[in-house]
Amino acid sequence: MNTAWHVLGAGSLGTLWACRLARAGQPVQLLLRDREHLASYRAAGGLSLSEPGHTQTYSIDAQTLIDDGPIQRLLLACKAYDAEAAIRSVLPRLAANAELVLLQNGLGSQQAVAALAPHARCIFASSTEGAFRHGPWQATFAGHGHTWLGDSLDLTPAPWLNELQAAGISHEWSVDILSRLWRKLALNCAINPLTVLYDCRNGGLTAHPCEVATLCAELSDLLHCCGQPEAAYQLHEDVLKVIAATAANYSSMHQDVTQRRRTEIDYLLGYACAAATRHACPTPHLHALHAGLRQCLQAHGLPAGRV
Ligand code: NAD
Ligand code: KPL
Repeated sequence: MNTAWHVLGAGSLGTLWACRLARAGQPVQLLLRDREHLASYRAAGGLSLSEPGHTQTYSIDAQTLIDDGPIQRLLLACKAYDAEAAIRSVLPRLAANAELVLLQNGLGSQQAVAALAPHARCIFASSTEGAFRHGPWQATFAGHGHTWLGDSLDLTPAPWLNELQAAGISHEWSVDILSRLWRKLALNCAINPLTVLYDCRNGGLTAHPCEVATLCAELSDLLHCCGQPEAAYQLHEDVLKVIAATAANYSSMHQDVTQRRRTEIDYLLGYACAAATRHACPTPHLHALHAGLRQCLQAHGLPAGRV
């Protein structure tokens, strides 16, 4: 019997991963917050995944966070701001050589989790797949993409990548996962906050070329200061390409604000500004953008994140 995939966070990405692993015959165990969530999940009969042309419910095993039993492999699929608390709640269950796969966007939460679980192998992931929840225990696979996985402390590929292959999860082992995460963070910082402040789709940023260019220049300097020159390579060109390719879409941060959901600001722009301060890297426009975004979130009654 293969090692079970414990999945903490039965939201959009957690459902997408859990359902694909389960239908490929991998043992999957959902970790739910408490008995009420467990009862609600059991009443629903499982997790439903909608894909183009069909919806299927998978009756995946579930238990609460504080149930018994060691956890050898954990897929952490919550938001970045929930990651630390989530790991704390399962710490006593983590096996001595546990592996944690961290699906969080941005940076900062992965390092916090690694510090809490120093004996575990932490594998960071960066994903371009898209999924959203359309009801309790229901998710829609909205956009095919790719997931890069890597461990900056141990470059040996994880031994279970064949299980992802069998489950149809498009992936690749990355020997420089931090560079990938920084690059994605920079793209998100150049696009997402401006879409919130101008209340526009990604394509609306073509009306603000100078702001986008200035932010890309500062982000590029910051990446060099942080020892990530590869993540800075042709950043501005890439940002313009992403804006053009996703012109009709609302950014994930814009969607969060519209739907009155907390954003991951602290792990994107907040992380970038804190890194700039730490490295004494001058980034006045990034800081002004951060201040403007915080103000805007406050005006929407949403958590504005750390200063
Ligand atoms: P989500 O909000 O849909 O799901 C998170 C789930 O975690 C929720 O069901 C929440 O209740 C659960 N959770 C939080 N704390 C918990 C705890 N202590 N115990 C049990 N459950 C807990 O989030 P998502 O969209 O799946 O995003 C997860 C991460 O993946 C984010 O960092 C996001 O930026 C990143 N990401 C998402 C997508 C996407 O398309 N959804 C794409 C790429 C990256
Ligand atoms: O990842 C994105 C998001 O909306 O979060 C893109 C489309 C790249 C915009 O930054």
